[in-house]
Amino acid sequence: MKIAIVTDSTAYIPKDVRDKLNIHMIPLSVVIGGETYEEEIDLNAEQFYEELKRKDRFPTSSQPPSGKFVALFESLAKDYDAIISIHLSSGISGTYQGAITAGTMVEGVKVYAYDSEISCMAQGFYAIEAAKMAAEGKSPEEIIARLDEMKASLRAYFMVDDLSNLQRGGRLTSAQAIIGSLLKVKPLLHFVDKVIVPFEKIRTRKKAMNRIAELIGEDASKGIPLQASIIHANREEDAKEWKAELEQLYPNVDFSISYFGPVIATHLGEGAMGLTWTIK
Ligand code: MYR
Repeated sequence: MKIAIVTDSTAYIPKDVRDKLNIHMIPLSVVIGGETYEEEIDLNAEQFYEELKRKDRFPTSSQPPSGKFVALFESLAKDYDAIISIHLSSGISGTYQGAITAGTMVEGVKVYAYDSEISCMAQGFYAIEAAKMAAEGKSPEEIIARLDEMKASLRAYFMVDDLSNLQRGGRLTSAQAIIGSLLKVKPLLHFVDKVIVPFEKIRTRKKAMNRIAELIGEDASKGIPLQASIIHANREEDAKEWKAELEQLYPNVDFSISYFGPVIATHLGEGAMGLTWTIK
């Protein structure tokens, strides 16, 4: 059985990795100053942060149009028997629902939409694993069971410099954002039941990073091999430094660096930083 793996742009899997593993990508878009850009195609993270400096308006994001999903699935239907389409959390975007709807409209291929309940490289871990398993000839059920197993141990914590981006985009309730900004805290955020909620209120960025390091330490000490990714919004040097520190603390964890691209950074703002990990 030939299985195609699709994910959306918010997994931020570099193009060379996608090409190597045969991962198909459907882009979400950002609108800046009235111009629409498909991220990772018309606009990469570096260009986005440059654009932000020039335009005096706040960007917005949008999910892929349904026609784009249908066109992608129809073209894959020519070569594959099944598609596993892995998307950012259904609690923050309609993209997953878009994949389900498109799947019902395309004939000749079975579409399994998978709600990552998260985004960024955490979602990327799922897409990469699914692609490796598809190449080994595993069935859709085996792949989905493995993704569920990874989901059970997946953790992701992140912090933002300014909560107002999340509040403006409606991805954090006003009450929580107001409390956060009033207290001038750097709340650690995470996902519960597919949506973003504060995890702990911490006053400084450094303390928040130390707290995340402590949290991964609890899992690393269990002796289960872990993969982890530091995710940053235009803070590459800080990410490299943090990676070196974390690698020293937890030599048994496989750390990488990834990024918050245009769509996610529209909601988190420049300077956001996070860490995600799951079993290898
Ligand atoms: C859309 O317009 O459909 C996309 C909306 C994206 C909302 C993003 C909210 C922030 C997500 C943070 C993910 C952190 C993962 C570690």
